[in-house]
Amino acid sequence: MTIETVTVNVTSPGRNFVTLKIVTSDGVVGWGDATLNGRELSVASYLRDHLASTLVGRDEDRIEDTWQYLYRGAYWRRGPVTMAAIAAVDMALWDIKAKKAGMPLYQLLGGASRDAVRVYGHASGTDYEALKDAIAGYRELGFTAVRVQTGVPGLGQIYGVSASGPGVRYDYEPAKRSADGSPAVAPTEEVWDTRAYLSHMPGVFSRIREDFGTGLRLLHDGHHRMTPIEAARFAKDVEPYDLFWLEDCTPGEDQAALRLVRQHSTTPLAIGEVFNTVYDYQTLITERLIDYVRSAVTHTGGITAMKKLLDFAAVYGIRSGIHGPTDVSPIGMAAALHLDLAIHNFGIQEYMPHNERTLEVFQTSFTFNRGFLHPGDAPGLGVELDEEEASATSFTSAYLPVNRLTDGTVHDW
Ligand code: CS2
Ligand code: MG
Repeated sequence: MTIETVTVNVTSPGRNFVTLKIVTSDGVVGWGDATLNGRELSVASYLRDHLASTLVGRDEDRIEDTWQYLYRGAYWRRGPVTMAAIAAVDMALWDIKAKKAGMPLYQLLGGASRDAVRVYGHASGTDYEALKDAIAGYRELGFTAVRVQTGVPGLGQIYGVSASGPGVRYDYEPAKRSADGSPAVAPTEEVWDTRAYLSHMPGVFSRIREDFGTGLRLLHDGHHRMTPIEAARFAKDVEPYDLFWLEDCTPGEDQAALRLVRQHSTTPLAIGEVFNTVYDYQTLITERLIDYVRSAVTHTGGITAMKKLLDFAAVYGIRSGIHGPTDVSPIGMAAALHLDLAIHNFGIQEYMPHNERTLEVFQTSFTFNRGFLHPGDAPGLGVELDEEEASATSFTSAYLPVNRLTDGTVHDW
């Protein structure tokens, strides 16, 4: 059997998604997620204009060879666009292989190492009371781990804080269309003040521990915006509050910077959602400068590459913390869940539930139960794209914000 057709679907049920469809000569359909928030059309073009014709006629079972063909054969390798395109092909081929085998993908990855996949939700609030309300809501849903993000006095809208009110909110979407919902032509801009943030956050964690005790696992996302010494100070200041992890405390491409953070704190560190190959992690992993690998399957070359990356991390006692925002499609989420269930060095899975409109477009079989997800036992990845529903919406450009310091200097968002 061979690959017969390769097509790209771009849909926008509230936010943009790019999906690859591969159909074999026997009519078996495989799906892959190729969504790169704010740069979706670049990946769609890479797939349509540069990869599709090279895949037709290839043996769909030769997944490793196809991965190497697309990575080494491209000449221009690595980067978020290239690796998202390769990831989509890889996911689709694994979907096909598992469907042909009549089993859920995790069975081909070594079978289940656990009964279900522990997830964390996103609790946020513009102020502490709104955050507290959100945390309480997630606990009622059975979550045992929550990421906590809150506004900083003196600053307006900042990363990770849902402005739509207290409680459990699933509607936080950082990539913005124009205010009237029409296509955006440029990013919105946010203002940031690291010193205000460093002064504010330890007190927030202290209040959370007072209100919710020590059992609830707390995660926090620094979102790339501290300098190495600021990150070291922050990690030290929050040590008494026993975080599950501090994420993206400083821009991770400066891998050696994490040595400074490690010198000052035992707060566990997670990095990698903007990484796209194992080479981005090489120092971080071999020097044990992080505790969790944050890559998304969709952005890091797919299941083939993520399994190798997580097996490499396992040698150094580092666990998975796969990225699972709403800008990874349900297909990409399902791919993560199959890996999460199978690998030994599982840490935790991020879970931002997709909106109802998205779940009309993507027919999923993964299930949530009191703080845990399971990929389900449908053959393959367990997610199918409803192409008719998908055709009802079209791409609407949206940009991730640009961040500036109070003096106007561009800063990491
Ligand atoms: C965030 C992401 O979930 C996270 O940890 O860092 O939501 C990130 O802001 C988005 O994926 C950007 O598109
Ligand atoms: Mg993050």
